[in-house]
Amino acid sequence: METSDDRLSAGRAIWAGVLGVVAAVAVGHLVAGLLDANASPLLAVGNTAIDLTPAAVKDWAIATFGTADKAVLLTGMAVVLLGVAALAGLMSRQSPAPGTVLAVVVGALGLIAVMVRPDLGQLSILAPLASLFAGVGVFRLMHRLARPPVESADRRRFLRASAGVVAGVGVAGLGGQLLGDRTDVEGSRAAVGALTPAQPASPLPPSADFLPRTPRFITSNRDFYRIDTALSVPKVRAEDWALRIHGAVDRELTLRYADIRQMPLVERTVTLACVSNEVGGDLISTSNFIGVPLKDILQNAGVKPGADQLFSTSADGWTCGTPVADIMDRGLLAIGMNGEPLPVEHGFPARMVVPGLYGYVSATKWVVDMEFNRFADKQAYWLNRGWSQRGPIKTQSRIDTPKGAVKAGRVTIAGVAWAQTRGIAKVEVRVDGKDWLPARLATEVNLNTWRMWELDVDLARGERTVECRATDRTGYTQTDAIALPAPDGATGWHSVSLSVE
Ligand SMILES: Nc1nc2c(c(=O)[nH]1)N[C@H]1C(S)=C(S)[C@@H](COP(=O)(O)O)O[C@H]1N2
Ligand SMILES: [Mo]
Repeated sequence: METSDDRLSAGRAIWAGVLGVVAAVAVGHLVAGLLDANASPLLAVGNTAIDLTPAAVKDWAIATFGTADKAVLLTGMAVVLLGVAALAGLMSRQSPAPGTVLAVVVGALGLIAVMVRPDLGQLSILAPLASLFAGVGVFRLMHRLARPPVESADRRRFLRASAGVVAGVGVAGLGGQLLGDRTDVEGSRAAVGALTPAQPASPLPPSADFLPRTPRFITSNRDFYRIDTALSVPKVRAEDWALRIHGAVDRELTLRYADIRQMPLVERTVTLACVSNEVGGDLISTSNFIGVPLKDILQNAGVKPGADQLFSTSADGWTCGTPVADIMDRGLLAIGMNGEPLPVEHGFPARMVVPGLYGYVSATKWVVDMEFNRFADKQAYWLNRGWSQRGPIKTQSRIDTPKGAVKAGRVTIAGVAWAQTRGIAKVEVRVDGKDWLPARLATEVNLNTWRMWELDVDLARGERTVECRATDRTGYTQTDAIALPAPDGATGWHSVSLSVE
């Protein structure tokens, strides 16, 4: 029977809990490094949390934190874990049993998260298992050594063990990181070299943008917006990549990177847009994509007439459903962006690009599998999460400059408008709800890209509201009805308030 004199000090109890947790995370990371970086229990729990998060919360996170949303999630998870560790320690000042139970519960969460990941093999459960044993083992060891010291030898032993665990955690964490990074995807990408299309895009007219008032017409690869659900970017080397085409086809096909590179490459200037983009938002960019028309690839497979969905899957298990008609009309299997192989975060070695459809229904990055079926048969990733099955890009426009404060007098209002596949016919601007005035349009590059516009207006002192609206080439003028991004894209006129001094 333990006496109350046996109780650990609160500080030592918390310390034992924290060391247990960091040991668990580090050992899990190390074993995952050997198997698959995404088997790291922390990443797996994070990825599963992302998959389970309601669409509205995800939207909010993207809107609030932008591309830092993942760092915010990982930081939040670390804080929660450390809190649980401290709690486990405090509950265990008498006996290590309560903390052990809590550790097993948290460990089981890691195990489940790894088991339900669609992109991880069966061996991957070794990582959370190792994590669980390391966590419980270190916690119980530290707990035993943390008994109130009677002699200074006990204290020294406790300190030595702490230092040993901390050092071990450092080595395991770093080792896991290095092992996880050993797939030399950047090396593979560099080996591909520059991509020269047999059929280049038409040269860009200098009058395609109104710099510096509008964004540059072609977005640099570095500035191109990025949206995906993966906590760590899938690392697929070109030489390891294969694309399986199956389902409702006459002949199943498996294509390797070299097969694609040997086909005549085309280059297409396309503006990609995210369905999560709010009115006035910046989840839209334009690039010269290089690749092979999917129609040419699929000719050899022979898509059966009954199939209406191309259900594609990425290396990380994300899925996407695209209408076959759009794929055959203008779908591209892209391997390059602006002359270079795709950047890793934009889908290296290969991705889909289908002008006119929001990314979530068309733009699978790290694509490895294409199955032809019916929309009724199989639902893609975002569909069970409140987004619609079809996602044609809506006619939209945005004011880019000026923002905030301006001097009274002649002011140039400028921005972008887009209606991929239909093209922009007109953009209008109005101040304080007065008459709509037609803006000057920049040279049209093609129907699948954005179009820049600008207009000089006279602004008097005071608070002014400037709005814009676009009309596409079908004659449709964008609606003023405000809709949120979910389920199929935001609508409403972009409006900015200017303080005119
Ligand atoms: N594998 C994978 N592909 C994906 C996604 C994803 O989460 N995973 N997101 C899609 C969404 S919602 C968009 S808007 C585009 C964005 O492509 P980008 O990151 O290259 O801009 O990629 C699409 N392809
Ligand atoms: Mo998106």
